[in-house]
Formats: sequence, structure tokens, C-alpha cells
Amino acid sequence: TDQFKLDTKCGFVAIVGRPNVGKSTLMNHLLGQKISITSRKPQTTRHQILGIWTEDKTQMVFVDTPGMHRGQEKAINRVMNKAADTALSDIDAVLMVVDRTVWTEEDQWVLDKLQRIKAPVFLIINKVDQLDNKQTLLPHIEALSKKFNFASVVPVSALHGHNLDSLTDELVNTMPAGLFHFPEDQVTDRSQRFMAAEIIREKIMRQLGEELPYSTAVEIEQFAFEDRILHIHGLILVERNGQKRIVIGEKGARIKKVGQEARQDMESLFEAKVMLNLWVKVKGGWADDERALKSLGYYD
Ligand code: GDP
Ligand code: K
Ligand code: MG
Repeated sequence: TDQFKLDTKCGFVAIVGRPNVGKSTLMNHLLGQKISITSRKPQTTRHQILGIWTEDKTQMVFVDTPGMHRGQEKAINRVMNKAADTALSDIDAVLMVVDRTVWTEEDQWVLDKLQRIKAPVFLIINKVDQLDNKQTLLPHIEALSKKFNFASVVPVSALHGHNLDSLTDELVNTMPAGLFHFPEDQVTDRSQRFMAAEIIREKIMRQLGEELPYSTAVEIEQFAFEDRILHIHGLILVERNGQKRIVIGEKGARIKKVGQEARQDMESLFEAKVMLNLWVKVKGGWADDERALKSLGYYD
């Protein structure tokens, strides 16, 4: 009866797409806060991460996923595919992100995976700020609409925040009635420790993306307040000695820059003064070893 009708709405929104189309950038800008790390390097995102948006009577829980891709050779790739798949099992809307009017085999592969999803799928045509010829957009949208019954096709620029308000409005309308899953002021499901590791990994990816393999990992060995200062010790794990030299750089210049940029982001995210120490250590061949991945937390 009327008396039990909920006046709040809450739902999960999965963000999917091939690597590098701008999924994490989109989530951060929808939230108005940097939760998920981004870089030009494909597969920067390795973990499924929740970004929680709450306004008035609606809560939307965005699920940023590692890019869906077919490469299965290494254990780390299997883990990433699994994380991307589980994101689709219990959700209320899907944002499939593509890069302008480019349509690759991988995009098609992602779309094929969405055929079994019951939730509405929104096609997000991202990076329109970089579209050379705007005339190509409409015919492209028409062709894609024949491939799939999208709830809506929304051209946006995640990076510049163009058209995100109307996307947010459409999503709010789609959310089912329900109680909030998280407290109103919570922005992610991840711990501060995890966020610290991700910030360090982002700086490494951005500065050394081309020179390092995906197997570079970061562990936080210390995360503690002392005299109102947050003391963080981060351990950067690489596969080979040569990579260790690259991360450290000439006279330690690179690791210093990574540390400076990471510290700045940490201070604004944690709203505290941060003392950051970084080390680099060689850990042989763990990208191929699922047990080692497990101990580093790459499984949920
Ligand atoms: P993901 O792998 O799908 O999560 O992609 P990211 O969010 O990491 O973005 C990949 C790259 O595309 C980064 O260098 C972003 O800055 C860039 N990018 C994302 N969205 C836009 C956009 O709307 N316009 C432009 N010009 N670049 C974008
Ligand atoms: K990326
Ligand atoms: Mg990402």
C-alpha cells in the first residue's frame, strides 16, 4: 500500500567499452571527482571500482570496469576480463562508451556481449571534441542504431564535461525505486590505502606508460597519521632490473617526479598533509602467476 512506497531511487550503472575510449574519465566527470585513474595507456584501469553519485533522492552507483578485450594469454588479462564480465550481471543501466565515429572489431565484440543484458544500454559517443568532421556523426549514429536497440545515443566529451548533464538526467530517470546502498557522503567503495596505490600507479603510467609492462604494481606498506601528517610508504613492483632503473630514472629524477605528483593528488583527495616515500623492487614474472596476483589483490 501507499504507506510503504519508497521515495528514493538507487541503481547500478556499468561503464563498459574497449580500452582507452574514456570510461574512467567519464566516470570521474559524472561524479565531479577523481576516483578512477586515467591515462593514454590502454588498460590503465585494472580493478573494478565503484563511483557513488548521490543527489536529492537518487543514488547512482557507477561501476568502472577494466576495458573489455579478448587477449587471454596472461593471467592478468583473464582477471581483467572476469572483472569486466561480473560488472554486467546485476545492473540497472549500461553505458557503452566508444571513441568518436570509430567502430572496431573490439567494439563489435563488446556489443555482442551486451546482447544478453536486460538493462537499458546507452551508447556514449565520447571525445566529440576531437571529431574532425561533425557531419559524420549523424549517419554513424543511424548505422549503430540499426545494430542494437539502444535506450539512447549520447554524444559527449567526458574530458571537457560536454553534454554530461543531460546524460545524468536521463540516467536518473532510468533508476528504479530503492533504498540507498551507500551513505550519502560516500564517493567510492575503495579504501584510502587502495586510492593511494592507484594514484601512484597513475603517475607511473602517465610518465612511463610506453616503457613499462602492465605488470607494474604498487603496494602500500604504511598508511598512518602521525602529528596530523599522513605518512605513506609505497612499494613499486616491477618485473626486471632494467625496469627498476627506468622507474628510478637518472639520479632518481623520475621517481621523484612520480612522488611529487602523487603527493599533490593525495593531499587533495585525503585533505591532509602527506609525507610520501617510494621504493622500487623487482618481483620476477608474477604477471603469469595467478597466486601472486591474488596476494596483491587483483581478485575481488
Ligand atoms: P579508459 O581506458 O576507457 O578508462 O580511458 P581513460 O579514461 O583512461 O582515457 C583514455 C585517454 O583518453 C586519456 O588520455 C583521456 O584523457 C582521454 N580522453 C577521455 N575522454 C576524452 C574526451 O572526451 N576528449 C578527449 N580529447 N580525450 C579524452
Ligand atoms: K586508459
Ligand atoms: Mg579506465
